[in-house]
Formats: sequence, structure tokens, C-alpha cells
Amino acid sequence: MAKSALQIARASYKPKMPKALYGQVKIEEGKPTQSVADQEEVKKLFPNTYGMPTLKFVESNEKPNYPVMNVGVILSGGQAPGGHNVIAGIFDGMKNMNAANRVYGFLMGPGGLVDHNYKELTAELIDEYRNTGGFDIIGSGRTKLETKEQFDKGLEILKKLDIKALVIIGGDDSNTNACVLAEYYKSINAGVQVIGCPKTIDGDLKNEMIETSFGFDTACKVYSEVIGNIQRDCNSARKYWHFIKLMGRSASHIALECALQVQPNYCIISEEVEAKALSLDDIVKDIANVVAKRAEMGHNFGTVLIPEGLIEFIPAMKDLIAELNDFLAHNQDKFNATPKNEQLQFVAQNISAKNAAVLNSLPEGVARQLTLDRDPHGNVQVSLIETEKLLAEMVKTELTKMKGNGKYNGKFATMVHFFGYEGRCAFPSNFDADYCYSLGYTASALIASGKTGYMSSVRNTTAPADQWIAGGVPVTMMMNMERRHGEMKPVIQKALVKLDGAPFKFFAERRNDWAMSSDYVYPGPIQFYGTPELCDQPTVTLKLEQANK
Ligand code: FBP
Repeated sequence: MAKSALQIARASYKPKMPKALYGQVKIEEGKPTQSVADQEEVKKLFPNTYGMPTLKFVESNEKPNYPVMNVGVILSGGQAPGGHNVIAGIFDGMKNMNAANRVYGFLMGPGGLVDHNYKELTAELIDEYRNTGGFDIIGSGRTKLETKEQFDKGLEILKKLDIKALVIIGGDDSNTNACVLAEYYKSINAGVQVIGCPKTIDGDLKNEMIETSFGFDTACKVYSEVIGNIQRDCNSARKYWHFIKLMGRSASHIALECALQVQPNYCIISEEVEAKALSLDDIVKDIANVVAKRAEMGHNFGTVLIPEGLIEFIPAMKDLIAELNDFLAHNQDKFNATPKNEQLQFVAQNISAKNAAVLNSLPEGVARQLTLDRDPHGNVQVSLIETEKLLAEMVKTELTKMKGNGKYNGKFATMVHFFGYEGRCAFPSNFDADYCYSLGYTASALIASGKTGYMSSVRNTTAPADQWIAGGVPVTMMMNMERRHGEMKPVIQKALVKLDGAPFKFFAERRNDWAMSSDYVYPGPIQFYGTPELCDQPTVTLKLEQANK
């Protein structure tokens, strides 16, 4: 395999870990836990894994005799930088306990477990992937692991390979399913433990015990580098407004973090749009006002950051999408049989008049995108909706109106961008390389302690890595009941941007100044070698959140 100089250098990087994990560990138990909400319902559904205590690993002098144990690993959902290091951490942790332990990877996501597609992860293979981006060592997928048939089918291969523990590396939905699997295997005495690891660049799997999901750090740094470069281009060429959509299926953490890193002229936060019940028109008018004010200074350029999930947070759009989801779920065949150029009309005639009016008000391309196939979790595939183009076009129309009223006198030329896939498989930053390896190593310690239904947790992450705290959190602790596909289900509570949280407040206090300023911040590329100030800094979001604890 051809390798770049950086690939060769990164192969020998030794990730930093919490001090306790370098030697023998013992467990310190916290208090029994409760789910974040709906305690009675969640308890009833998880009689075997509810209420367990939080765990912390501390140094110990005893060296237990670890029996031989095989472990399985699954990568689930969207790629996130550092996934390979989680697997390397699990591998090293298991091998350090007993050199005869084996690690198997199930291929292309949870589907690999059900379909019995796997490979053994050898030392040579792991060494090829240390500190690299991507999930390609075993691939990932979005198959939902949720039925008893799937669990039983999975158990067949786990028994065949003598696997005693399974680590599922995924986001909130995948970890919810991991917990249901842990509960089921425990209830039938299957002899298989299930441990989760918090992954997603979206940053929306976090809580009191999980400070951040892995991949968020690297992805935001990659996007911020490129936005910074665009801002320097703005200041040099002085002729374009850049409309930049950023990944984050639902929450706006990525957009907010990038805004904190680069100080753009405008950044939309979906959670604020929803809280203030803003319409698309309100957002467009607000951006147009900023454009007009900057034009008065002769600054016909700037940056607008748009979170990917925005559409679903605009109340009128949310209602429309909910009705479309329902309508298409029941009428997909009729929809598919309708000639392409009549499909939108077919939908509009069969949904409520209010939602049909919203659908008809959208540019055809966007309306069409809203009727596209849903993902396996029933979500609109927001990454396919071109909100950056929609907003750029709508702002242009608004400015033309303002020009007519004498309220704008500038030039408006736009460039649109979507940054998502560019950052999902990047070389993990030192933070993610260290954090992921530590999460994996902690997962192996949880396995050795016989735990199931826990998520690997590494805390105190704004301190140097040797002061990080490794432990485990019962997944049921993060759950509440939510309506999904018409049924109440136990799910891990998604962490959206908190409007009273420190990162949003910091942004809100400064955004008016940033709107008029061209004194942008240019973060530059991720640094891997140099001083900790340059290479090991966590995200601004994490620093602000932890500083306020
Ligand atoms: P996860 O929540 O599975 O980590 O995926 C996050 C994400 O990258 C989103 O930001 C984006 O909307 C989505 O995946 C894109 O999905 P796909 O990879 O199927 O295009």
C-alpha cells in the first residue's frame, strides 16, 4: 500500500492515556443510577441492566489472572475520525491482559453480526491502521440491530467464535440498540457482554458522564481550517458571500464550534430557530440585513454558516416533513408509480392544505429532495437537501427587493459549499487519537471486569491526557422514552445545543460584532507535532462547557 510521509510518521504515534490505564486497575463504584427521565418505564424495560452504578478505574497493585477471552467489535453509522484507534485500544487492552485473547471485527456495520461476516484482527492488521482516519479496517453500516431474530442470529456466530464480549462503536441510536442487546443477552444468560463506545462527528451524544463523542474534535478542526481559508479569500478578493453548510444531521454543535473557531459573519443555530419559532423568511431577512449593513462599509463579502439539520427545526418545515414521512410511508408505491413530473403535485393534493402551501412555496429542487427515500431510521436524508443554495437564492431575491426600496446598495455574488464528508475520515487530531485509544482501552477494562450494558467513558478531557478519568456509565442512565414511528421507545436522549449553555452564550454575546467585522480567525491545519498548545487543544465547545461545571 502506497503511503504518504504523514501516514508513515503517524503510524508510530503513541496515543496518550489516563495514567491509571498504564498499569493494573481496579474498579471504584459510584452510586446506583437512574435514567435521565421516565424512570419507571425504562426500569421496567431493562430489569437486568437498570440502576447499575457508574464506574471509575483506579490504579491497583494486584495482577489478576485473566482467563482467555475473545472479543467482537462493530463500527456503526457514519464515519468519525479515530475509530481505528478505538479498535487498536481494545486490541492492545485485551492482548495485555492475556496474549491468547482474540479480537474479531464484524464487517460493514451491525449487518456483519447478523449475516456472520467477520474477520480476525491480527497485530499486523491493527498496526496498519493505528492513528489513521476512516473506518475501513472493517467498514461500517447503518443496519438497525433491534429484533430478537437479529439478536439470536448474532448469538450463533458469537458462540461459534467463542466471543464473550461485543463492543459496539456508534452514536445514540446504535448505543441504544447495544443496550437492548445487552439486556436481552443477560436475560437469556447468553454469556455475552455488550459494551458501547460514543462515536459521532455530530457531537450530540454527550451528557454528564460522556463529555464528547469522538470524531467531533477532528471534523470541526478540518471544517474550521477550510472556512478560515475561505475567509482569507474573502478578505483578499473581497467579492463573494460564501454560504457554507456543515454536517450535523440534527444538532448544530458542528456549526457552533466552527463559528467559535473562525468568527464568521453569520451562523444559524437550528435549536435557536426552533425556540424562537423562526420561519425561513425570518432567517433570510436577517441575513439580508447583515449583507446590506456590510455593503454600507463597502464589504460585499462574508461567510454564512448553516447547520445541515436546519430544515427540520423550522416549525413550518418540521410539520411538513412529519406529514410527508407519514404520507410516504403509506403511499410509497403509488408515489413511485406516478410519473416523475407529477409526483410533487400528487403529494401536494394528498396532504393538508397548510403543508401543501409550504411545499409549493419551496423551489422545486428542494421540494423534490424532501420526498426522497428515508434512511433506515426513517429520517429525511438532510445531507441531500441543498439549504445552502436555497438560502443563497432567497437572500438574493430579498436583496433585490431591498434595492428597489433603496435599502441596499451593494453587489451580491455567492459561492455555496457543503463540508461534511471532507472531515469524517480525516487523520484524527491528537485529541481524537488519544481519546479514542483511551475509550477502546477502557472498553477492554470493562470487559475484563465482567460488565455489560455500559458505555466506555473517559472524562476530565480538558486536562492533559494523563489526568483523564477512565470508567463506565450504564447506558440506561442516559435513556428516556420517546415517540419513534408511532410507538414509545426507550432511547438515549440526544444532546442538542443548549441555548443556556456556555458555548451558545459565548457565541450569542459576540455574533453582532462578528457580523460587521472582517477581522476573521484563521485556525489553519490540524497540527500533529509540536507543543501541546498547538497540538493537543480540545474544541472550544468542550473548554467552555467544562470551565462552567
Ligand atoms: P452518525 O450520527 O451515524 O455518526 O452520522 C453522522 C453523519 O455524518 C451526519 O453528520 C450526516 O447527516 C450523516 O452522517 C450522513 O450520512 P451518510 O453517511 O449515510 O451519508
